Amino acid sequence: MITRLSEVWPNVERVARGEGVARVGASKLDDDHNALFDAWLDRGHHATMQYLAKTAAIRGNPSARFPWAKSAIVILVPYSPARPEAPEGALSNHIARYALGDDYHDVLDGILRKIEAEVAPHGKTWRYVDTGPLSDRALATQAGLGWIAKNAMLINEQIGSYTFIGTLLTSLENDIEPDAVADRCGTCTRCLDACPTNAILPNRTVASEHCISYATIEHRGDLPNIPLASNAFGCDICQEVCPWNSEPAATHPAFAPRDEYRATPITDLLRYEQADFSVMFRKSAIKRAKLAGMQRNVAALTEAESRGMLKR
Ligand code: B12
Repeated sequence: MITRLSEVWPNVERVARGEGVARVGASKLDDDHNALFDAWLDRGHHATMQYLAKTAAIRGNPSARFPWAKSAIVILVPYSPARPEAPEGALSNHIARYALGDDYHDVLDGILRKIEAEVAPHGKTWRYVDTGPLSDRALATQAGLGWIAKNAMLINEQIGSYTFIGTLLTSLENDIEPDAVADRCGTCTRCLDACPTNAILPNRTVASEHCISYATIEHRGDLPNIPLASNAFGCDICQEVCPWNSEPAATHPAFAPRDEYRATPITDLLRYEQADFSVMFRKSAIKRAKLAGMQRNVAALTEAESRGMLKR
Protein backbone atom coordinates (compact mmCIF):
# COMPACT_ATOMS: atom_id res chain seq x y z
CA MET A 1 0.00 0.00 0.00
CA ILE A 2 1.32 3.42 -0.98
CA THR A 3 1.27 5.96 1.89
CA ARG A 4 4.10 8.37 1.05
CA LEU A 5 4.48 10.99 -1.68
CA SER A 6 7.94 9.74 -2.61
CA GLU A 7 6.35 6.52 -3.88
CA VAL A 8 4.34 8.35 -6.56
CA TRP A 9 6.82 11.20 -7.10
CA PRO A 10 8.51 9.94 -10.29
CA ASN A 11 5.07 9.70 -11.92
CA VAL A 12 4.06 13.12 -10.62
CA GLU A 13 7.23 14.65 -12.07
CA ARG A 14 6.78 12.88 -15.39
CA VAL A 15 3.19 14.04 -15.82
CA ALA A 16 4.05 17.58 -14.68
CA ARG A 17 6.92 17.85 -17.17
CA GLY A 18 4.72 16.59 -19.99
CA GLU A 19 2.08 19.20 -19.16
CA GLY A 20 4.44 22.19 -19.33
CA VAL A 21 4.93 22.62 -15.58
CA ALA A 22 8.22 24.44 -14.96
CA ARG A 23 8.70 23.35 -11.32
CA VAL A 24 6.98 20.91 -8.99
CA GLY A 25 7.51 20.43 -5.26
CA ALA A 26 5.78 19.22 -2.13
CA SER A 27 4.82 21.15 1.00
CA LYS A 28 3.30 20.53 4.37
CA LEU A 29 -0.08 22.22 4.76
CA ASP A 30 0.45 24.83 7.45
CA ASP A 31 1.66 28.28 6.44
CA ASP A 32 4.54 29.19 8.77
CA HIS A 33 3.76 32.88 8.23
CA ASN A 34 0.01 32.74 8.67
CA ALA A 35 0.20 35.37 11.45
CA LEU A 36 1.19 37.84 8.71
CA PHE A 37 -2.12 37.12 7.01
CA ASP A 38 -4.15 37.79 10.16
CA ALA A 39 -2.29 41.07 10.73
CA TRP A 40 -2.90 42.00 7.07
CA LEU A 41 -6.64 41.40 7.51
CA ASP A 42 -6.75 43.30 10.83
CA ARG A 43 -5.31 46.34 9.05
CA GLY A 44 -7.96 46.11 6.33
CA HIS A 45 -5.45 45.44 3.53
CA HIS A 46 -7.90 43.00 1.90
CA ALA A 47 -10.06 46.06 1.06
CA THR A 48 -13.42 44.74 -0.21
CA MET A 49 -12.21 41.12 -0.75
CA GLN A 50 -14.42 39.83 2.07
CA TYR A 51 -14.03 36.22 0.98
CA LEU A 52 -10.48 36.33 2.34
CA ALA A 53 -11.69 37.33 5.80
CA LYS A 54 -14.56 34.82 5.80
CA THR A 55 -12.28 31.84 5.32
CA ALA A 56 -9.39 33.04 7.51
CA ALA A 57 -9.94 30.38 10.19
CA ILE A 58 -9.65 27.55 7.65
CA ARG A 59 -6.62 29.11 6.00
CA GLY A 60 -4.90 29.06 9.38
CA ASN A 61 -5.86 25.42 9.83
CA PRO A 62 -6.49 23.63 6.50
CA SER A 63 -7.11 20.31 8.25
CA ALA A 64 -10.35 21.81 9.63
CA ARG A 65 -11.82 21.43 6.13
CA PHE A 66 -9.81 18.43 5.00
CA PRO A 67 -8.96 16.33 8.07
CA TRP A 68 -7.32 13.73 5.80
CA ALA A 69 -4.91 16.16 4.11
CA LYS A 70 -1.22 15.72 4.93
CA SER A 71 0.64 17.28 2.01
CA ALA A 72 0.35 19.58 -0.99
CA ILE A 73 1.85 19.04 -4.42
CA VAL A 74 2.66 22.51 -5.75
CA ILE A 75 3.26 23.43 -9.39
CA LEU A 76 4.63 26.56 -11.08
CA VAL A 77 3.40 27.21 -14.62
CA PRO A 78 4.95 30.10 -16.60
CA TYR A 79 2.87 32.72 -18.39
CA SER A 80 4.03 35.21 -21.00
CA PRO A 81 6.83 37.40 -19.63
CA ALA A 82 6.34 39.98 -22.40
CA ARG A 83 3.51 41.79 -24.10
CA PRO A 84 3.33 41.21 -27.86
CA GLU A 85 4.24 43.88 -30.40
CA ALA A 86 1.07 45.88 -30.99
CA PRO A 87 -0.06 49.28 -32.25
CA GLU A 88 -0.34 52.14 -29.79
CA GLY A 89 -3.60 51.94 -27.82
CA ALA A 90 -4.08 48.19 -28.42
CA LEU A 91 -5.83 46.27 -25.66
CA SER A 92 -2.81 43.99 -25.16
CA ASN A 93 -0.68 46.98 -24.15
CA HIS A 94 -2.94 47.67 -21.19
CA ILE A 95 -3.66 44.29 -19.62
CA ALA A 96 -1.40 42.42 -17.24
CA ARG A 97 0.65 39.62 -18.72
CA TYR A 98 -1.10 36.90 -16.75
CA ALA A 99 -4.34 37.68 -18.62
CA LEU A 100 -2.95 37.72 -22.19
CA GLY A 101 -3.88 34.09 -22.83
CA ASP A 102 -6.37 31.55 -21.47
CA ASP A 103 -7.80 31.66 -17.96
CA TYR A 104 -5.21 30.12 -15.64
CA HIS A 105 -7.83 28.64 -13.33
CA ASP A 106 -9.00 26.27 -16.06
CA VAL A 107 -5.55 25.51 -17.46
CA LEU A 108 -3.90 24.71 -14.12
CA ASP A 109 -6.94 22.76 -12.99
CA GLY A 110 -6.59 20.60 -16.10
CA ILE A 111 -2.91 19.98 -15.33
CA LEU A 112 -3.65 19.19 -11.68
CA ARG A 113 -6.33 16.70 -12.77
CA LYS A 114 -3.69 14.74 -14.67
CA ILE A 115 -1.33 14.77 -11.70
CA GLU A 116 -4.26 13.82 -9.48
CA ALA A 117 -4.80 10.69 -11.58
CA GLU A 118 -1.40 9.44 -10.35
CA VAL A 119 -2.23 10.04 -6.68
CA ALA A 120 -5.97 9.34 -6.42
CA PRO A 121 -5.67 5.52 -6.54
CA HIS A 122 -3.65 5.74 -3.31
CA GLY A 123 -5.56 8.31 -1.25
CA LYS A 124 -7.68 11.43 -1.16
CA THR A 125 -6.98 14.62 -3.13
CA TRP A 126 -8.32 18.14 -3.66
CA ARG A 127 -7.28 20.59 -6.42
CA TYR A 128 -6.85 24.32 -5.77
CA VAL A 129 -5.96 27.08 -8.21
CA ASP A 130 -6.44 30.33 -6.37
CA THR A 131 -9.84 28.99 -5.43
CA GLY A 132 -9.68 28.29 -1.74
CA PRO A 133 -8.53 29.34 1.69
CA LEU A 134 -4.86 28.58 1.20
CA SER A 135 -1.80 30.72 0.67
CA ASP A 136 -0.55 29.44 -2.66
CA ARG A 137 2.67 31.39 -2.19
CA ALA A 138 3.31 30.06 1.31
CA LEU A 139 2.94 26.47 0.09
CA ALA A 140 5.13 27.17 -2.94
CA THR A 141 7.95 28.60 -0.85
CA GLN A 142 7.68 25.73 1.65
CA ALA A 143 7.91 23.34 -1.30
CA GLY A 144 11.28 24.92 -2.15
CA LEU A 145 10.05 26.53 -5.38
CA GLY A 146 11.15 30.08 -4.59
CA TRP A 147 11.27 32.85 -2.03
CA ILE A 148 8.70 35.47 -1.00
CA ALA A 149 10.16 38.65 -2.41
CA LYS A 150 9.87 42.31 -1.42
CA ASN A 151 7.05 42.72 -3.96
CA ALA A 152 5.25 39.80 -2.22
CA MET A 153 5.71 37.59 -5.30
CA LEU A 154 6.98 34.03 -5.20
CA ILE A 155 10.20 34.24 -7.20
CA ASN A 156 12.07 31.23 -8.50
CA GLU A 157 15.76 31.96 -8.89
CA GLN A 158 15.97 30.40 -12.37
CA ILE A 159 12.66 31.48 -13.89
CA GLY A 160 11.50 34.57 -11.99
CA SER A 161 7.96 35.43 -10.91
CA TYR A 162 5.84 35.31 -14.08
CA THR A 163 4.38 31.99 -12.97
CA PHE A 164 1.04 30.75 -11.71
CA ILE A 165 0.84 28.47 -8.70
CA GLY A 166 -1.43 25.44 -8.47
CA THR A 167 -1.83 23.08 -5.52
CA LEU A 168 -3.09 19.56 -5.07
CA LEU A 169 -3.83 18.52 -1.48
CA THR A 170 -3.19 14.85 -0.81
CA SER A 171 -3.59 12.39 2.03
CA LEU A 172 -0.09 10.98 1.40
CA GLU A 173 2.72 11.70 3.88
CA ASN A 174 5.07 14.42 2.69
CA ASP A 175 8.48 12.79 2.64
CA ILE A 176 9.86 14.90 -0.25
CA GLU A 177 12.73 17.08 0.91
CA PRO A 178 12.30 20.64 -0.49
CA ASP A 179 15.24 22.32 -2.22
CA ALA A 180 16.84 24.95 0.00
CA VAL A 181 15.78 28.44 -1.08
CA ALA A 182 17.69 31.63 -0.37
CA ASP A 183 16.18 35.12 -0.20
CA ARG A 184 17.79 36.83 -3.20
CA CYS A 185 16.23 40.30 -2.87
CA GLY A 186 19.31 41.62 -1.08
CA THR A 187 19.37 45.41 -0.83
CA CYS A 188 17.39 45.88 -4.06
CA THR A 189 14.32 48.12 -3.69
CA ARG A 190 13.35 48.52 -7.38
CA CYS A 191 9.80 47.19 -6.89
CA LEU A 192 9.18 49.39 -3.86
CA ASP A 193 10.52 52.43 -5.70
CA ALA A 194 8.59 51.74 -8.91
CA CYS A 195 5.11 51.16 -7.47
CA PRO A 196 3.26 54.36 -8.42
CA THR A 197 0.85 54.03 -5.50
CA ASN A 198 3.28 52.87 -2.78
CA ALA A 199 1.10 49.81 -2.29
CA ILE A 200 3.96 47.50 -1.28
CA LEU A 201 4.49 47.25 2.46
CA PRO A 202 7.83 46.69 4.21
CA ASN A 203 6.77 43.23 5.48
CA ARG A 204 6.49 41.81 1.91
CA THR A 205 2.73 42.12 1.70
CA VAL A 206 0.60 44.47 -0.40
CA ALA A 207 -1.98 47.02 0.73
CA SER A 208 -4.73 46.08 -1.73
CA GLU A 209 -6.57 49.34 -1.12
CA HIS A 210 -3.67 51.12 -2.87
CA CYS A 211 -2.83 48.44 -5.45
CA ILE A 212 -3.64 49.08 -9.15
CA SER A 213 -4.22 45.37 -9.66
CA TYR A 214 -6.89 45.33 -6.97
CA ALA A 215 -8.51 48.56 -8.19
CA THR A 216 -8.81 47.42 -11.81
CA ILE A 217 -9.78 43.77 -11.19
CA GLU A 218 -11.47 43.31 -7.84
CA HIS A 219 -12.89 46.68 -6.85
CA ARG A 220 -16.54 47.33 -7.77
CA GLY A 221 -18.08 50.79 -8.10
CA ASP A 222 -16.05 53.97 -8.63
CA LEU A 223 -12.30 53.53 -8.92
CA PRO A 224 -10.28 54.47 -5.84
CA ASN A 225 -8.41 57.73 -6.33
CA ILE A 226 -5.07 56.27 -7.46
CA PRO A 227 -3.05 56.63 -10.67
CA LEU A 228 -3.63 53.64 -13.02
CA ALA A 229 -0.35 54.17 -14.91
CA SER A 230 -1.76 52.89 -18.24
CA ASN A 231 -3.25 49.74 -16.71
CA ALA A 232 -6.79 48.71 -17.65
CA PHE A 233 -6.62 45.25 -16.05
CA GLY A 234 -4.10 44.19 -13.42
CA CYS A 235 -0.61 45.59 -13.06
CA ASP A 236 2.90 44.22 -13.57
CA ILE A 237 5.02 47.20 -12.58
CA CYS A 238 6.55 45.54 -9.50
CA GLN A 239 7.50 42.52 -11.64
CA GLU A 240 8.67 44.46 -14.71
CA VAL A 241 11.43 46.14 -12.73
CA CYS A 242 12.56 42.96 -10.97
CA PRO A 243 16.02 41.80 -12.05
CA TRP A 244 15.01 38.17 -11.44
CA ASN A 245 12.63 38.35 -14.40
CA SER A 246 15.39 38.75 -16.97
CA GLU A 247 15.54 35.04 -17.92
CA PRO A 248 11.99 33.70 -17.74
CA ALA A 249 10.93 30.16 -18.60
CA ALA A 250 9.17 29.35 -21.85
CA THR A 251 5.50 30.36 -21.77
CA HIS A 252 3.00 27.52 -21.40
CA PRO A 253 1.21 27.36 -24.79
CA ALA A 254 -2.21 28.10 -23.24
CA PHE A 255 -0.90 31.46 -22.06
CA ALA A 256 0.46 32.65 -25.41
CA PRO A 257 -0.88 36.19 -25.96
CA ARG A 258 -4.13 36.18 -27.95
CA ASP A 259 -3.99 37.89 -31.33
CA GLU A 260 -7.41 39.55 -30.85
CA TYR A 261 -6.02 41.61 -27.98
CA ARG A 262 -3.28 43.02 -30.22
CA ALA A 263 -5.73 43.80 -32.96
CA THR A 264 -8.37 45.49 -30.79
CA PRO A 265 -8.10 49.17 -29.86
CA ILE A 266 -8.80 49.36 -26.15
CA THR A 267 -11.35 52.13 -26.68
CA ASP A 268 -13.55 49.62 -28.59
CA LEU A 269 -14.53 48.24 -25.19
CA LEU A 270 -16.46 51.42 -24.47
CA ARG A 271 -18.95 50.41 -27.18
CA TYR A 272 -19.21 46.77 -26.11
CA GLU A 273 -22.41 45.12 -25.00
CA GLN A 274 -22.40 42.07 -22.74
CA ALA A 275 -22.44 39.67 -25.72
CA ASP A 276 -19.32 41.32 -27.26
CA PHE A 277 -17.55 41.18 -23.91
CA SER A 278 -18.42 37.49 -23.43
CA VAL A 279 -17.08 36.60 -26.88
CA MET A 280 -13.86 38.61 -26.60
CA PHE A 281 -13.05 37.35 -23.10
CA ARG A 282 -14.25 33.79 -23.40
CA LYS A 283 -12.07 31.55 -21.20
CA SER A 284 -10.12 34.60 -20.05
CA ALA A 285 -9.30 35.83 -16.54
CA ILE A 286 -10.46 39.27 -17.69
CA LYS A 287 -14.08 38.18 -17.19
CA ARG A 288 -13.42 38.70 -13.47
CA ALA A 289 -13.55 42.50 -13.87
CA LYS A 290 -16.90 42.25 -15.72
CA LEU A 291 -18.01 44.53 -18.54
CA ALA A 292 -18.84 47.41 -16.21
CA GLY A 293 -15.44 47.22 -14.54
CA MET A 294 -13.51 47.15 -17.82
CA GLN A 295 -15.52 50.07 -19.22
CA ARG A 296 -14.91 52.02 -16.02
CA ASN A 297 -11.16 51.33 -16.28
CA VAL A 298 -10.92 52.20 -19.98
CA ALA A 299 -12.95 55.37 -19.43
CA ALA A 300 -10.52 56.41 -16.69
CA LEU A 301 -7.56 55.87 -19.06
CA THR A 302 -9.33 57.75 -21.85
CA GLU A 303 -9.97 60.70 -19.55
CA ALA A 304 -6.30 60.70 -18.70
CA GLU A 305 -5.32 60.47 -22.38
CA SER A 306 -4.19 64.07 -22.41
CA ARG A 307 -1.57 62.92 -19.90
CA GLY A 308 -0.42 60.13 -22.26
CA MET A 309 -2.03 57.14 -20.51
CA LEU A 310 -2.99 55.44 -23.78
CA LYS A 311 0.35 56.09 -25.46
CA ARG A 312 1.54 52.52 -25.26
C1 B12 B 1 -5.92 38.26 -2.89
C2 B12 B 1 -4.93 38.08 -4.03
C3 B12 B 1 -4.50 39.23 -4.69
C4 B12 B 1 -4.77 40.65 -4.17
C5 B12 B 1 -3.79 40.93 -2.98
C6 B12 B 1 -2.31 40.61 -3.35
C7 B12 B 1 -1.36 40.38 -2.21
N1 B12 B 1 -0.07 40.53 -2.49
O1 B12 B 1 -1.77 40.01 -1.10
C8 B12 B 1 -4.54 41.51 -5.43
C9 B12 B 1 -5.85 41.67 -6.19
C10 B12 B 1 -3.93 42.89 -5.17
C11 B12 B 1 -3.62 40.57 -6.22
C12 B12 B 1 -2.72 41.03 -7.17
C13 B12 B 1 -1.89 40.17 -7.89
N2 B12 B 1 -1.93 38.84 -7.94
CO1 B12 B 1 -2.98 37.77 -6.70
N3 B12 B 1 -3.75 36.58 -5.44
C14 B12 B 1 -4.47 36.79 -4.39
C15 B12 B 1 -4.77 35.47 -3.67
C16 B12 B 1 -6.19 35.01 -4.03
C17 B12 B 1 -4.61 35.51 -2.14
C18 B12 B 1 -3.34 36.24 -1.69
C19 B12 B 1 -3.37 36.57 -0.23
O2 B12 B 1 -3.88 35.81 0.56
N4 B12 B 1 -2.79 37.74 0.14
C20 B12 B 1 -2.61 38.13 1.49
C21 B12 B 1 -1.10 37.94 1.82
C22 B12 B 1 -0.84 38.43 3.24
O3 B12 B 1 -0.90 36.54 1.73
P1 B12 B 1 0.07 35.87 0.60
O4 B12 B 1 0.24 36.76 -0.55
O5 B12 B 1 -0.42 34.49 0.39
O6 B12 B 1 1.44 35.88 1.39
C23 B12 B 1 1.76 34.87 2.34
C24 B12 B 1 3.15 34.29 2.04
O7 B12 B 1 3.94 35.28 1.45
C25 B12 B 1 3.57 33.93 3.45
N5 B12 B 1 4.99 33.64 3.58
C26 B12 B 1 5.41 32.39 3.50
N6 B12 B 1 6.71 32.35 3.68
C27 B12 B 1 7.17 33.58 3.89
C28 B12 B 1 8.46 34.04 4.13
C29 B12 B 1 8.66 35.40 4.31
C30 B12 B 1 10.04 35.89 4.60
C31 B12 B 1 7.54 36.29 4.25
C32 B12 B 1 7.72 37.74 4.44
C33 B12 B 1 6.22 35.78 3.99
C34 B12 B 1 6.07 34.43 3.82
O8 B12 B 1 3.10 34.99 4.29
C35 B12 B 1 1.91 35.52 3.74
C36 B12 B 1 0.75 35.21 4.67
O9 B12 B 1 0.29 33.88 4.59
C37 B12 B 1 -3.68 34.52 -4.30
C38 B12 B 1 -4.10 33.04 -4.47
C39 B12 B 1 -4.03 32.31 -3.13
N7 B12 B 1 -5.11 31.69 -2.74
O10 B12 B 1 -3.01 32.31 -2.47
C40 B12 B 1 -3.39 35.19 -5.67
C41 B12 B 1 -1.93 35.21 -6.17
C42 B12 B 1 -1.05 35.62 -5.01
N8 B12 B 1 -1.93 36.27 -7.16
C43 B12 B 1 -1.14 36.06 -8.16
C44 B12 B 1 -0.87 37.01 -9.19
C45 B12 B 1 -0.27 36.49 -10.47
C46 B12 B 1 -1.17 38.37 -8.99
C47 B12 B 1 -0.69 39.57 -9.84
C48 B12 B 1 0.71 39.42 -10.41
C49 B12 B 1 -1.73 39.83 -10.98
C50 B12 B 1 -1.47 41.10 -11.77
N9 B12 B 1 -0.52 41.11 -12.68
O11 B12 B 1 -2.16 42.08 -11.59
C51 B12 B 1 -0.79 40.71 -8.79
C52 B12 B 1 0.51 40.84 -7.97
C53 B12 B 1 0.45 41.88 -6.88
C54 B12 B 1 1.50 41.58 -5.80
N10 B12 B 1 2.66 42.21 -5.89
O12 B12 B 1 1.25 40.76 -4.93
C55 B12 B 1 -0.46 34.70 -8.07
C56 B12 B 1 1.00 34.93 -7.64
C57 B12 B 1 2.00 33.95 -8.24
C58 B12 B 1 3.41 34.23 -7.74
N11 B12 B 1 4.39 33.82 -8.54
O13 B12 B 1 3.64 34.77 -6.68
C59 B12 B 1 -1.37 33.97 -6.98
C60 B12 B 1 -0.62 33.01 -6.07
C61 B12 B 1 -2.47 33.24 -7.78
C62 B12 B 1 -1.99 31.92 -8.36
N12 B12 B 1 -2.50 30.80 -7.85
O14 B12 B 1 -1.14 31.88 -9.22
N13 B12 B 1 -3.76 39.28 -5.83
